[in-house]
Amino acid sequence: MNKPTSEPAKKREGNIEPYLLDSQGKQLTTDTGVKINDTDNSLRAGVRGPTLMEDFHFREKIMRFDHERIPERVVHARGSGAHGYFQVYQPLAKYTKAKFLQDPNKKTPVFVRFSTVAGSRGSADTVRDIRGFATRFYTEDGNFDLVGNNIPIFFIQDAIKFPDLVHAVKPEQNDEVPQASTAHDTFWDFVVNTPETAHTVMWLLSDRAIPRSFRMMEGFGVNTYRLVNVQGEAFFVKFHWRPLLGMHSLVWDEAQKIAGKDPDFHRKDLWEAIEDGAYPEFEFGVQIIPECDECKFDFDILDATKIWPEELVPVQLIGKMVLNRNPDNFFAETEQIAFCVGNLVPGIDVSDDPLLQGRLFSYMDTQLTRLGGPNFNQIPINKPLVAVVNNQRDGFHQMMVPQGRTAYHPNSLNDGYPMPGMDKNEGYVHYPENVAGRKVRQRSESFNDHFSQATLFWNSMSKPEKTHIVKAFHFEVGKVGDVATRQKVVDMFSNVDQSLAVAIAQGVGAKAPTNKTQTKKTLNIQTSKALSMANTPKDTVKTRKIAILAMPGFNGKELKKVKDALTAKGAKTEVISQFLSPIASMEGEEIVPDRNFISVSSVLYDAVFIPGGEKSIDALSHKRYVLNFVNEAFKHCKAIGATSEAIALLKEADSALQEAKLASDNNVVSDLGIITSMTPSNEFIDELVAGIAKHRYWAREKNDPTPA
Ligand code: HDE
Repeated sequence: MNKPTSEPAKKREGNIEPYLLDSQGKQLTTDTGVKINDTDNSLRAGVRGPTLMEDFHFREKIMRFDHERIPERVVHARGSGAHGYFQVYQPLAKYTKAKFLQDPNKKTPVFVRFSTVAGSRGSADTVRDIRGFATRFYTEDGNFDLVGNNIPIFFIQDAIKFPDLVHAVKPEQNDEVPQASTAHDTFWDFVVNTPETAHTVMWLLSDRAIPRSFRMMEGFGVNTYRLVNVQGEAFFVKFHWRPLLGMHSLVWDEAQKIAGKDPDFHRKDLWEAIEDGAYPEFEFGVQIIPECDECKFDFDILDATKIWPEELVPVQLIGKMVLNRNPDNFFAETEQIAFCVGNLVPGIDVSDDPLLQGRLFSYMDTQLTRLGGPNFNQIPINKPLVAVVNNQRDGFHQMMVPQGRTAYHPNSLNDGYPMPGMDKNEGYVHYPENVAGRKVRQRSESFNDHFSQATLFWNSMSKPEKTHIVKAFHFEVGKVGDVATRQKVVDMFSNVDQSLAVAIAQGVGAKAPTNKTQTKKTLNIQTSKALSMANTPKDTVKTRKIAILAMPGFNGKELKKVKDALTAKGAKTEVISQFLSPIASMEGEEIVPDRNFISVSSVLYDAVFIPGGEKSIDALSHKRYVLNFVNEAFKHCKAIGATSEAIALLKEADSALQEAKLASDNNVVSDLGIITSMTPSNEFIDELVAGIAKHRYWAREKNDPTPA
């Protein structure tokens, strides 16, 4: 087929050689390499006559078009990917023999695919949902796939319930509504009939489910795995990813608006950051429990609806991943990557977690349909870096051309090759776990506690986070038509917290809890700091997007000073004006605005700065859409900076905004995230930068509770 002819494939880190279509080629050809002179007119019998069957170019072109789509993923259909590399900080030989976890100088290539779960491939990025965080490590031992999420637990304990969960969460089967949303009857009907969902539902309704960016969310392997060292000792392990930019969320009202204004918000954010060289970075962490401590905890470590609280099992940060290259082609790479939970390398093994056990079957099975047969690992993005040598043959889309006569083992005709390795430490050896027991369809009693960790999560939330969870319940359950289901939600969540249940009841027209709450375990800890996003680092404005509002006559010195200072700190600024035509400053210098108001919206930015300039401010304050822009930024709790005449514009805005104290002289006033001064002094800039880094001013919600 179309091997590159004019230029060799670009050399890539880690030797992943994409199968490049010859984009440098000058003349069109068919798929069989026949040169084409006309691709705009089909072959006809006479200029006004019928098209002829013999037009092989026409038939091939249309045939290829007809078959461009492949089935989207049944879950996690909407996703975005990136290439990068992983490096371990210190050899991890104590716990594992996995080679990519030994040498700090070695860069292991990775491909990450972030995704939502429920929506179709064309759905919006910012819906309330769990995010997928799937990482493939192309290691010297073969491919290792860590197919995780941004929430550390899951709705159900046994994989056999996955089809039920997904049928309940997906659009309802009669009318295919709603798209990419859990806010409907069947999801909540499933929840109230499945108490083990309680803990994950609490996370789903928290701010974790509306991340600001893929680059600002944690990742988790969720299931319990094993690490195995050279001596054959095993350790239970949970995997974590920590974003270096900290964890940050959107506001629900904002998330919904972005879904309309820019459905590709997260996809573009990831792409642009990488193009700008602001590479997303995540530290890799492990929580380790030695085999001998398996039953030491007040939860079952094989139960995927439970976290291992960090106070009990600390996270050790063992390495870092950097995402530094965008895919060349969305379909070839991001769509065709076939993650399989069973892609393991020596030194990493599975546990008996019943969710993980089921996943080991599902992923490979699903690829057969999605990618049209058993040869999906021959697709470039799925190929390991190391040689593939075996007797597997044929099937749809075989890309290899096997040589010789033998395709069986044992053989003598090919001197016995390929044959299993002699060194047992080289190949994959399954951990020889002791297994004994009766065949039963039964859940272990140790999986029975569904509420105590949900309560731990609730108790660990900051006040604003609790308010957001209650509002999320009001939104989600408010959209449930069946009144009995709404009542059951209230009753179920009274097992998590009585005050939470009362608050839900009030919002959804249900009675205060009518059931007797179940007895819960008393946990060793009452709160866990790691669960609250309020405790995430808030010390950088790197990659934050700042809107600068200006019209002709703006104060050029103020704009330049603030813009340069923000850019120097790694933030991204965009000047927004009425039109894209050049605008002159009051000093007479022209700049070209980056955006016009009509094509953007305040929800697409992290903060706003308005420089002074009498004419500019006069024009801005007479435009409703400008005031709207500022009011929305205020309502969504974002930092707003204004200098000189621009302070007056803030007074024109929403009454809630006017509650903030504003500067009237050269002193800098910073109140509720509104930073003002008559001049853009260094002190003003420092306050503005610190204000943006804080991400959101939840205290403002007291004045103007953000509607859902
Ligand atoms: Fe998945 N999941 N899942 N899942 N999952 C799929 O595989 C499945 C679960 C996750 O970017 C499917 O290629 C079962 C937990 C991610 O390509 C499918 C169960 C976690 C992705 C499948 C689970 C995940 C998938 C659909 C047992 C977090 C996207 C398409 C209850 C640890 C990967 C595909 C990508 C995709 C099955 C539960 C994460 C059908 C049976 C828990 C990130 O095989």
